[in-house]
Amino acid sequence: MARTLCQISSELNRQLGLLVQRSGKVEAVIVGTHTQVMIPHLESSRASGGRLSGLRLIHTHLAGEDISDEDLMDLLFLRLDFISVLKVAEDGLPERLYTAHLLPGATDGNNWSFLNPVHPANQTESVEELIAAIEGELGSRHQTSLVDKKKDRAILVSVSTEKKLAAEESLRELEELARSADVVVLDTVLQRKNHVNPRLILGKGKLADIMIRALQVDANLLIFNEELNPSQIRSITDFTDLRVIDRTQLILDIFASRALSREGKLQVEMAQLKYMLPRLSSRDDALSRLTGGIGARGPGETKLEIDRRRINDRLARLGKELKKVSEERYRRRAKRRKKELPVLSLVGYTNAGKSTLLNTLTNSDIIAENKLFATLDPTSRRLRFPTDMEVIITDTVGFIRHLPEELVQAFMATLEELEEADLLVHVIDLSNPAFRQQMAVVDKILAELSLGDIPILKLFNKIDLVEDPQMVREIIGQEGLVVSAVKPESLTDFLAEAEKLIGKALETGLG
Ligand SMILES: Nc1nc2c(ncn2[C@@H]2O[C@H](COP(=O)(O)OP(=O)(O)OP(=O)(O)O)[C@@H](O)[C@H]2O)c(=O)[nH]1
Ligand SMILES: [Mg+2]
Repeated sequence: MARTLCQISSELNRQLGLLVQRSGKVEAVIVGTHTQVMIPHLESSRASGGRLSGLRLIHTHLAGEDISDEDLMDLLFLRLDFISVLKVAEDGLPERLYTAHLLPGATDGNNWSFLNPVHPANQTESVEELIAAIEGELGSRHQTSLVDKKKDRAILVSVSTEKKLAAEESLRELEELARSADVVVLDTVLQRKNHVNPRLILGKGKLADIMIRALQVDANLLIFNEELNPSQIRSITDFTDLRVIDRTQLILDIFASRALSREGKLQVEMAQLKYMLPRLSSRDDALSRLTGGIGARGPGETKLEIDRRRINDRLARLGKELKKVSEERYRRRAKRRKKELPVLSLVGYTNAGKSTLLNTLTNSDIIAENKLFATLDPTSRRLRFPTDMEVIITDTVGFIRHLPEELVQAFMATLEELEEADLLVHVIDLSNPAFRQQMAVVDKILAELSLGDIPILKLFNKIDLVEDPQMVREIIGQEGLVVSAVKPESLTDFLAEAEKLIGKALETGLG
């Protein structure tokens, strides 16, 4: 075969390539130019995650050149079993066979290894055994359990121009988001840069490192912390053969899986479509990857096929439905207002403990868990203060930095309810090292919602998780109240203070 390949290649004066399966069956014959072969799209290798593609490429080189950098990139990004170069001698006979394969355990940046060049007739090594050894080594490095195999397994990537600490903190939050979306996080990559590569975000070399890492840990998904534009997603996907999403889409996916109420579902679908619209392209394969999201929680498959116009129609209809639903809610609210109960609204960063606090105060049982965006749908309960004053206490969706614009718009109606509040209680998670930044994010969003006139009480929560509570109390005590939402006895001062503030608000309201 080597002799025939060389002979034809030399007669055509073009490179010839064979893609060969492990069984020895030839999957494709490629006729190239004098200097290169173009490998066709390998459908079969898609989504194979932590395994090699099961194909090796053997191609001729006519000008006496060795295995090139492009060859090695093909080896890596197509996860080929092997890449071989067959050097053609001047007389059209095979001269030598050069072979490279991936190194699963590379630690020193050498992601591949070369076999000794041989004349094709003198090959002694067993291809099957070598491949089996490489795959065995790869498999032994996979840390995911069988259960996790069914989940999405991601490498998180951040290419940040922020300062180191801020960038690390932001990546930690992305990890929390991924965990909340039920994604297994296998590795994180942080790269700080002054300038971001507009096409691939990362340099090719770094992307190659990430790719080999994905192979080693058996990842099938890359989640970028920075918002990617459609062409960036496409080029990175094409380059790495992995699914690629960004933080915004991750948040949208979490929202999609959490929305329970009709209004919540409408809002999330609206946000998803708005996110998708500018990202629609004529290339449908890119689209399906783009909108697939985590698992199959993106807008359904049939919706992916509809074009812009129909999405716009859908958006218009959603807008109408949402309006109707929010009018219903308005009527409900009006009824509540008639009873003239004052309203205390809990606001704060996601996971701060708002729902837990509402549960403790009102003996309720709404969902509170250690996941970001546990609450999407607003909940209201009655709360009786010790002095018999009765108020409505409401819990809403938590905030996060860089809240996707699409979501802000979609949730505007829900957030507008906050305008009705007589007191906003800003719940803060003291145990989170980034609580200062989180406070700033919440303040900013509150300002944007023009809620500036409503009194705010800062409630520093989770003091039970803080290392030196006494010291923290002394420092923080100046700014607000320090509590633990899981310890009812710690809430006495808060109740008294809240009552006082609401009383004052009502008085000035009346006056
Ligand atoms: N140890 C401790 N854990 C708390 C406290 N308050 C809340 N938690 C925990 O923090 C996690 C988040 O609490 P949630 O009440 O769901 O937070 P949330 O503000 O409603 O969050 P979202 O609905 O996601 O915005 C849960 O696992 C709670 O059990 C506290 O005072 N001490
Ligand atoms: Mg909650």
